[in-house]
Amino acid sequence: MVDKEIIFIHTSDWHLGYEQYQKINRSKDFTLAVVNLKKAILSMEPKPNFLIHTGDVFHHFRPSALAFRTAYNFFNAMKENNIDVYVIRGNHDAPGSRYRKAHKDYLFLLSEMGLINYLTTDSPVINLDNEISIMGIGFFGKRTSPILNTIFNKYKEELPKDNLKILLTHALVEGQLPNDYDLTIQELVSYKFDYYALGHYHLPWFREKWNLWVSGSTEQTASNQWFDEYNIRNEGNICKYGSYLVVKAKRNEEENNWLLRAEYKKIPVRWKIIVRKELKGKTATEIETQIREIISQTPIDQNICHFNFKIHGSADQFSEVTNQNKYADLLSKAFHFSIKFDFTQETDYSFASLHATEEEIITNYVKEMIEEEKESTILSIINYFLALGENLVEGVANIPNEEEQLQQILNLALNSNLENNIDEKTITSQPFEEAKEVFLKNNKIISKPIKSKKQKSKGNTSIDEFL
Ligand SMILES: [Mn+2]
Repeated sequence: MVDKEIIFIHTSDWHLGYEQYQKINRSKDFTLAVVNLKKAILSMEPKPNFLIHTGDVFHHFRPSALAFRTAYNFFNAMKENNIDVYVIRGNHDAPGSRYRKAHKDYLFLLSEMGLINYLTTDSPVINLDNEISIMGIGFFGKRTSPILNTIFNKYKEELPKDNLKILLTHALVEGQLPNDYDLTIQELVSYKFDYYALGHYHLPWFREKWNLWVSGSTEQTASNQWFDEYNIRNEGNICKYGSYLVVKAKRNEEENNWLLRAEYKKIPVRWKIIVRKELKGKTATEIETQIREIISQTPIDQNICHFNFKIHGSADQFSEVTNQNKYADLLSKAFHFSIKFDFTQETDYSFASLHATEEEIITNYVKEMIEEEKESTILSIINYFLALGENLVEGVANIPNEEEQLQQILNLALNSNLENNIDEKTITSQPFEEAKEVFLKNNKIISKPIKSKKQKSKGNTSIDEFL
C-alpha cells in the first residue's frame, strides 16, 4: 500500500447539448470533446483508479437525446473499465429546488442505472478501499458556504484522518472573478482536504499550495474562455483545446500526508480565433479594403472567428462599411463569425433616444454586463421579474434615470438566488433573440408595476412516493 500510486481524472463543465450561436451542429462539438476525453482516458497506461466530475454534465436540465447518449456512453465505458465515477450537480444539471424535489434530475437517472456515484446532500460522502474519501456538494450559489459547513460537520466522522480526502464543489472561489465568490480559500482550506476539485469556473485555475484545482471545461461556452493565463488551451490568438486534469497521489508515511501531482491535459476542439486590429484608413473604401485583407489572411475555415476592429472616426462616418453582413461572402466558410467595431469618436447612445436604436443599445448593454453564457438565463430572469411586476420593479421605479433602472434590475437579477426565485418555466431558456424581444416589449412596464400572476403550487407530492 505504501508505494502504490493512486491516479484519478478530474473533469468538469461538459455542457453537453449546448447549441451555442443557435447552431444545432455546435452541440456536436461538446459531444466530440467528451468522446475525445473518453478515448484519452481509455488509452492511459496504467488506467486511472477513478474519475471525478465537478458538475454541468449537461447544458440543459432536460438534455437532448444526443447529450444524454454522450453521457451514457462515456460513463458506461468507464464502468466497463472499472473506473468508478463520482459526480456532483452543476447549476445547469438541475432546475430550481421545487422542480428537483418533484422530478429529480438526469444525474439521478444515471446513478440509478448504476453508471455514476451521485454525491448529493442526502449522501455527500463515499469511502472507497478504506483509503480514499470523496465528499461532494453540488451547486448552491451564495448558499454554498453555510451548506458546506453543515454537511462537513454532519459527516466529518466519515472522513478518516489518514485517507486521501477529496472535496468536490461547483461554486465560485475567491480570486477567480474580480468581485464575486461563493467560497473563500481560507474556509476551504480549513476543512483540511487533500485535493479540492472545483467546477463552475471554466478556465484552468489552481492554487497548488492549497491543492485547489479547476480542471477547466472540455469545450468553451463563451469567448471569455478562449484564453487562459497559463496558455494551456490557446496558442497565440487561437484557442485550440479544452482541458482536464490527471492527478497522481501517493501516501507519504514519514510525513504522514499525501503527495499530489496534478497535470493539465488538452482535448482538441474546434478553433476559436480572435483578431484585434486598429484600422488605419481614412475613407470608407480604405477601411473596407483593410478589413477584407485581414479576413482573407485569417484561417477561418470551419472555425469560430471574432474580429474586433478599432477605427479612428465616428460610427456615422463609416456606417456603409461597418455592417458585418457586408463580409458574409468572405466568411461563408467560417463556422461562426462576429465583427465588432470600436470608434474613437463615440456615437451618442443616450437612453433618451431609446426608440431609434433601442435594440442595439440593449443588446450591447446586456452583452457588456454579462457573459455570453449567462445571456439567455439573465434575460429570462429579467422577463420573469418584469412579468411579475413585484418588489423588484417597485424597488427601481423611483430611480428617475432609465439606464440606472435597467442597471439595477440586471444587478438584482444577477445577485438573485437562482434556486429559490426561478421556477421551471423561467429556467426553460428561450433563445436569446426571443428573450430580447420579450424584454424590449416588457421594458415599458419598468415604471408601471403590474400585479403578480405567480401561482402558488398545490401539494408538492414527490413522484418517488409512487415508484
Ligand atoms: Mn458550467
